[in-house]
Amino acid sequence: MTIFVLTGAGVSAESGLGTFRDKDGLWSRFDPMKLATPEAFAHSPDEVHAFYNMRRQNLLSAEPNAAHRALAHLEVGLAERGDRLFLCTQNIDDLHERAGSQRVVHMHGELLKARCTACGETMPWRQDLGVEVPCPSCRRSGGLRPHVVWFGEMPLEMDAIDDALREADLFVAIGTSGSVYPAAGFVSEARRHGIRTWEINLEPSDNARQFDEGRYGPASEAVPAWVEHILMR
Ligand code: BJW
Repeated sequence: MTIFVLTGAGVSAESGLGTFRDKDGLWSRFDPMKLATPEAFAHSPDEVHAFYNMRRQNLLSAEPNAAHRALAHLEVGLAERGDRLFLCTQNIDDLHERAGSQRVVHMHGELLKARCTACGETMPWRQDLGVEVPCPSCRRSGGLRPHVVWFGEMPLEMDAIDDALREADLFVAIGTSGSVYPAAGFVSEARRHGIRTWEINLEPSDNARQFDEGRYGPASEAVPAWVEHILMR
């Protein structure tokens, strides 16, 4: 059996990293069109760098929570009985990895990496970024950007994601509003393949009707309870 888990900002909310579209979410304070598009970066790179520098600093002081740890435990538990977890996250944080998950697909990129638009190199990055910072690989300045996927850009690893969705027996969306495509379309794709679908969220999301089952509550409680249920079967 393969379980496809898609996580969103809600899984990291209790680690102190903001969600996007909740009442006090990031997009209520910051305009995504001015900070999370390639056009914004071309027009105002200093503002975009400042936004991601702030979030990188927050991430470096955050810790994984019980939901991240439960998903790492699920990966091991499934492997022990010959089953498999495909963990796909929209989050750019590294909290799944720090909780012990071995294989994580970051479809919207990773905040602790930088990419050089001049030479194409991607590299680990923990410091602040700025237009004056030279690329360690090609030495040119001005080309480094956060290795994240902005609106209008192609999400990463879509071929592997499509294959995993086709092969999965269960699709579970955790802590995502289901408002950003293509991730928001995974549930209907799973249904088209005849795969059972679950949602775990603080409250029913806008597309809750598309899921066969839902479990509602904070991820730090609802995810460990669901993992226990799966590993007991
Ligand atoms: C809790 C909780 C707790 C709270 N416990 N739960 C139709 C088809 C295809 C594309 C489009 C389309 N229509 C429009 C598009 C274009 C666009 C798009 O979707 N726009 C919409 C806004 C309409 N999509 C794109 O541009 C994407 N690229 C693309 O489509 O390329 C073409 C393509 C098409 C088809 C196949 C392949 C390619 C790129 C999207 C990039 C998104 N980037 C961001 C920023 C990344 C960097 C960064 O972090 O700054 O990604 S935007 C932001 O939203 C971020 C997130 O990953 C993403 C999703 O947000 P998420 O995780 O769902 O967070 P929230 O805040 O929305 O929800 C939180 C949830 O948690 C809520 O439900 C709460 O209830 C819950 N929660 N606390 C449990 N304690």
